[in-house]
Amino acid sequence: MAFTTEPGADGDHVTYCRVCEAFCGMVATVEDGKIVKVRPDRDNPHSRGHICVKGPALADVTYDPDRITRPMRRVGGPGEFEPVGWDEALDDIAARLSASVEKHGAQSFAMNSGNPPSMGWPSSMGTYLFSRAMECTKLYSPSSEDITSVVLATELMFGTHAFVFPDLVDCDHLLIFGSNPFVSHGSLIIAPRLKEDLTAIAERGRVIVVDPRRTETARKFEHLSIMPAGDVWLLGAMVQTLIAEGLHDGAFVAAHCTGWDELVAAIAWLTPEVAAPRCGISAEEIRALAREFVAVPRAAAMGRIGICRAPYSTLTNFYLHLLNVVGGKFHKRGGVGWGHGGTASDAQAKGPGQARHKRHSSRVSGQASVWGTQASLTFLEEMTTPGEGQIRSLLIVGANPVLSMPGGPRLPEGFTELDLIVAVDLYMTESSRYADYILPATTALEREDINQFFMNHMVRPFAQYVPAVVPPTGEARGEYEILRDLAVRMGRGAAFGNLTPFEMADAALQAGGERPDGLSLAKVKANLHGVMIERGRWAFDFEKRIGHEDGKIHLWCELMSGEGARLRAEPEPDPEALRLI
Ligand SMILES: Nc1nc2c(c(=O)[nH]1)N[C@H]1C(S)=C(S)[C@@H](COP(=O)(O)OP(=O)(O)OC[C@H]3O[C@@H](n4cnc5c(=O)[nH]c(N)nc54)[C@H](O)[C@@H]3O)O[C@H]1N2
Ligand SMILES: Nc1nc2c(c(=O)[nH]1)N[C@H]1C(S)=C(S)[C@@H](COP(=O)(O)OP(=O)(O)OC[C@H]3O[C@@H](n4cnc5c(=O)[nH]c(N)nc54)[C@H](O)[C@@H]3O)O[C@H]1N2
Ligand code: SF4
Ligand SMILES: [Mo]
Repeated sequence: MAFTTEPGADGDHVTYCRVCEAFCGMVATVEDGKIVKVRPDRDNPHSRGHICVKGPALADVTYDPDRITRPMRRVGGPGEFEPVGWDEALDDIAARLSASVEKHGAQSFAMNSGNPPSMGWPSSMGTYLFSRAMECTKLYSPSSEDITSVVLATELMFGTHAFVFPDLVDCDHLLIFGSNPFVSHGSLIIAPRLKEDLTAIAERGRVIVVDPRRTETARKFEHLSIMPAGDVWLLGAMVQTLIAEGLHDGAFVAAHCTGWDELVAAIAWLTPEVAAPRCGISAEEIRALAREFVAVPRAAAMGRIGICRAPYSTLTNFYLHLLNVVGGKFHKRGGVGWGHGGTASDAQAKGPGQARHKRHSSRVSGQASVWGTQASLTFLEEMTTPGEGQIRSLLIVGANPVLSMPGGPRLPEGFTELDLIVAVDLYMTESSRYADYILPATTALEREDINQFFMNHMVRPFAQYVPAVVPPTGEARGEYEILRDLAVRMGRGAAFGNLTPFEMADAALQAGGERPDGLSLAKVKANLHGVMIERGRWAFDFEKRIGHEDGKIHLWCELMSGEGARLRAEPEPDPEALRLI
């Protein structure tokens, strides 16, 4: 079948969905310059014809009459806008933002970026480079509702922010804590045909879903019902069992880890008998879960959102890592470890080490930032508490914090005090209606892209470049272009450098010593449906990925020690208490 790569040309265009991390391949049919149909791309070697209802809906969003397709300036109360030209809008924003930062300092400018732009390469680079141009340290994102506890636990144990995930291809025994991939299609693990992968694992062995709710995924496999927020107890007691019964991988621990003695001492109290009433799973069942996990050579434990929102979520994720590492499942076939994507040289995958989580604490409540982003709970206090560093100007890129953040409905109390709010969005939303300007972004189908950021947590690494299917609707522009032009107008364009995002992607694809199959943007472009990166999941030296200076995996640390002590002092739970999930 012939495909066209000319944006807007009539015919079939190869593209991929950018709504969730699965990045399913799609084919969009254009007639008279408009997308009339979107279907799965059966020639995409990664998703092999999988899509869900949200992929084709990107076309409906593109042509939604409610979409904002011209820059809008607020002329009255919230939600009262009128159209304005791009030059006039960008000039006025540049002047007002410069004046506000000049008067109140770099710390007075905040950014809030959301999920949709983070799924694209130029869109996420635009946000990142603009934050650098502004020397912005007040970055808000969905992280603190989503991945912060995973990031911090990974940083503390491995000294890196590169995520670890299970080897679904060869796993025979998978424990899933707090994720419902039959509906979500997975997160921090990319496998568009995750359902099939899980079904295959269950056929070879077992898939055990630990969830308070009998979810769509749990119904298909073995369901272990847990009390909400009980995971920290269950996982801790599983690790304790491994150690107490001598089931741990002593050779791996001796060769690659530090902190063993401290861990042994710190976790001895957390017996299955202590944990049972707090997680609703009997002591015998906890012991059996731990024993069965280590007994299967190719076993892995993974977790997601359901263990990231309860109290002790960092400790929970740390215990989850411990279960895999101490249980002898780390960087082993069928186990858990880092990915082997298209761009990860060892140096790139390395993190900055353990100190980072304290870098930018809220000046009001002292809450620490993780991975460079602030806790959402500090957003309002940073806007409304006077003093040096009070937020006075705000850029929102593809986020709707009034709906998505904890305490979101109160955020407008802060918004109305600011000098300037600019939103880059497709819509006037509960949040962008408070902006002084709404700048219209392109939809995914209106921009070229490459799945650069995400190759590292793909179960089967895959690279794809796609041109835009159609040119932007109305006057919409890409986030990268909007933010670069704004930075240039403010005399801060240098941060964007001389390379386009795609030249940067090319350099990253070509760099790195561990790549016998030699990738480049040209090679990726030559494969319209994308290219599998055939390299073998474990074909690299994992020790080089560890970010701690001593090159070791840290099994225990001061921060977790404090959390462990706090957990130990928790009062007996009230069996009558209502708990939310
Ligand atoms: N359709 C759809 N898909 C999406 C999204 C969407 O909005 N809609 N959003 C995407 C995004 S941004 C993300 S981050 C991912 C999230 O993807 P997942 O992490 O798979 O999230 P959920 O599907 O919410 O599943 C979380 C599960 O945790 C369970 N749970 C709640 N509390 C606890 C607890 O204390 N312990 C345990 N063990 N389980 C608990 C819930 O019952 C739920 O089944 O989904 C992505 N996919
Ligand atoms: N109650 C509750 N709150 C939650 C969660 C939950 O399960 N329950 N989940 C949390 C999680 S995991 C996450 S990731 C966050 C997500 O939180 P957000 O990222 O804030 O929310 P989204 O709805 O994904 O998208 C935000 C905005 O992006 C706009 N948009 C869509 N496409 C584009 C685009 O291509 N470009 C631009 N510039 N804008 C676009 C939409 O109009 C929308 O207003 O929510 C978190 N909050
Ligand atoms: S599973 Fe995710 S990437 Fe695939 S079509 Fe649905 S929303 Fe898009
Ligand atoms: Mo998320």
